[in-house]
Amino acid sequence: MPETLEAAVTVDPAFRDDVLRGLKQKQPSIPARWLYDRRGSELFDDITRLDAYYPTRVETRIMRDNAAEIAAAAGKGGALIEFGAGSVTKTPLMINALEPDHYVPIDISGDYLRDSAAKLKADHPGLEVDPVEADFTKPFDLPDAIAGLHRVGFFPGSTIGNFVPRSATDLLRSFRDILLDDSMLLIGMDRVKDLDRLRAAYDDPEGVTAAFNKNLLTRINRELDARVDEDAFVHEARWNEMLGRIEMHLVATRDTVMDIEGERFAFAEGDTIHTENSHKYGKRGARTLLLSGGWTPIAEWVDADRDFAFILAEA
Ligand code: AVI
Repeated sequence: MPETLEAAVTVDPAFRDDVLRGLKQKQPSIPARWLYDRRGSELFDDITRLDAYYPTRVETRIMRDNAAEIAAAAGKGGALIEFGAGSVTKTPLMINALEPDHYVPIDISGDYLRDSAAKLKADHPGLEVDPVEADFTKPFDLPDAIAGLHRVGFFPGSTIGNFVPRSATDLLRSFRDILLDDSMLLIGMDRVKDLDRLRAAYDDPEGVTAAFNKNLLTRINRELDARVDEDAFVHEARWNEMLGRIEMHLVATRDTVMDIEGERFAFAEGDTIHTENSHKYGKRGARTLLLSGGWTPIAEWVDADRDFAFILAEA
């Protein structure tokens, strides 16, 4: 095979469209889902192990410390349906606590999903694992095998915070439509807290979050017909007080142009590309969001510092 063909990268038209459309906005922005190519997912994994990034550590601790109570409130057996492919720590914790007969992870990345499902099955021989390869923000069907079973949805990690409230409400409503009446939802939500701690969690001293954010430019250069000067941008994590969220931006440190797919985008020093939102919720805000999404909160577990909430809601 000629070398040029071997090296060819297939362009995802949705990525191309989101980048071109996003960069034309008054505040240039690119949807956060594109941060997660293979390298981005590895870097996110690294982030979850950083001292400064408290959410993973704190949520895991809450789940571990309250496993029996969570299981008693959510109900044992039936089907555990996870929105996302699952973490190597949190998913086994909930499986051991809830003892479901079926585990249904839903993820867009088929390879990752099948790998993690196989590992889980090996560790829990009695468990039926039915992975579903789907984008859980769009309509999809659950496996027939779980029809009629008690269903508990599982959406940890505060991923709901990466959606603006209107989309978060839509997503919660679609979870309810998929899980049906009498189901439950276990969801992690990060709390508003000391701003220095929040900023440090999204701009760690090791520079891993900066690398995660800047990898988006590397991806644009690799996957699109693009010339972007990656060195002309730096990572910034900003707290948006009005909207209660941390925003990740790529900030131009000098005037620069990006040539992408035949179009040119000019950036003056200080201009930014907005790449991610991470909303933080107060106690009432979290409950109101769930209610707007069709879920009634019935129990909540928090850590001693009230940094993070793990909430059980019923349909
Ligand atoms: C995946 N999500 C919950 C992370 C968060 O905290 O919003 C993504 C992340 N971005 C930077 N650090 C972590």
